[in-house]
Amino acid sequence: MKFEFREYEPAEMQSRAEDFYRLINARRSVRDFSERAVPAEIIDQCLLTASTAPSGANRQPWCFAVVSDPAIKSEIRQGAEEEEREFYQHRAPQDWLDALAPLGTDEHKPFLEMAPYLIVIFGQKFELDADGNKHKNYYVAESVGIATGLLIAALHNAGLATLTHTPSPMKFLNRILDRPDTDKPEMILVVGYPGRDAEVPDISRKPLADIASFHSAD
Ligand code: IYR
Repeated sequence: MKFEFREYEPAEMQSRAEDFYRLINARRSVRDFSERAVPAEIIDQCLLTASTAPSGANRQPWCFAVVSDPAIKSEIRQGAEEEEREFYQHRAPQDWLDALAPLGTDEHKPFLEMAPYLIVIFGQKFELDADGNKHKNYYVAESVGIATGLLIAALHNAGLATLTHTPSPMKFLNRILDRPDTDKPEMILVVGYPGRDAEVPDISRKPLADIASFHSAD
């Protein structure tokens, strides 16, 4: 089918690029969430955006488990805090704990119950066809990463705060959410409004010269 490509004048390209940067640059990971409700339709719409991500052989190897039930959120919090206690008290090497110190994180994860939505993102190594045969998916981690990036951008654009949370290991999520073993939990995206006095760490982003190298002929 014909691709409907939209082209802009260079000046408009530049201003669109700048506008989008300003929008996305204002996103911050938030760890203090309000209990305020979020309309379900906004989550659905942002999931549709995520689902437009490119994926290996267009297999779309992802499943987004959207959790708003307080009882399930509480189970997820218990499972995550159990793993996180192990992480902070035993598993994490000192250099990792040092790297996390400026973020002020610890094993307590009240946001898993406070935020109105948890979106648990699973990557699917295999797809089952109608006859129950397994077909391998490709570039699953890459595909899910791109879809997650689009989801975070869509939620931010809609006026919602997010936190990418990765308790490790995350197998407990398969049990709680009744997902097959072939689904690998990649992360929990915590979604909602920030708490009234939410604070974020004073971090900076690397300058262009530190994140890109340019290989032009001139
Ligand atoms: N999963 C732990 C630890 C943690 C790890 C990284 I890398 C972070 O950027 C932030 C936290 C936690 O959520 O506390």
